[in-house]
Amino acid sequence: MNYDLYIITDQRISHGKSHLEVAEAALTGGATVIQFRDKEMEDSEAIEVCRKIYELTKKKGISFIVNDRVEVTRIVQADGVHLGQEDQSLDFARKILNQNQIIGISVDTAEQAIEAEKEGADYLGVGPIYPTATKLDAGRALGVTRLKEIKEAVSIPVIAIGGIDEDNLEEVLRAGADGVAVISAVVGAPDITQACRKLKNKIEYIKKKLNR
Ligand code: TZP
Ligand code: MG
Repeated sequence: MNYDLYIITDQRISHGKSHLEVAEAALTGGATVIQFRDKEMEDSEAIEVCRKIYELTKKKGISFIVNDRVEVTRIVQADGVHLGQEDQSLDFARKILNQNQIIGISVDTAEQAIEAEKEGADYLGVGPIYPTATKLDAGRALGVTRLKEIKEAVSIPVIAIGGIDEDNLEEVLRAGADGVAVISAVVGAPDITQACRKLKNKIEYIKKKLNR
């Protein structure tokens, strides 16, 4: 699984583009993971949208993750689900999903990270690393020192999120992030494909430089 550039769909900042259109543009730009994230949509509609995104990602051999919705993840047989600390538990998700489906967990401390790894999380999301306006209840920025601390505490992949753009990309990768999850810098850009491609090229360049 390649977590390099993990793009999260968001219809609120996409200048009228649908989740599917956002996903399509990001895939063309080289996203390595697509996550469907919508806090308002009814599950019935989310299932329809996720089925279409899933089909698209499979054509490209890219992973598709669903935010929050364990049941939707099961129904559309997405590659996995991403859960926050306040969402359904990892244990519950494991019971509902197949053994080969991925479960990602949001953590903001090394303690939570160790706990999630012990419970069988496949990867961790850590953030917000920088201030962000995209998630209003995201809490204070954690900074890259915390990211480094978490990375050193676990052996599963650690994905940085929150306020990440091409200017701070190198700092988060240097702190140990295995990949970056991005919303506004890509989804809010006038040209999603181009914004994505630019970030992707930069990630590959920095990783090569860091021998990773
Ligand atoms: N979780 C922590 S920060 C965040 C989420 C979903 C928002 C990330 O969006 P952006 O626009 O890349 O800061
Ligand atoms: Mg959540």
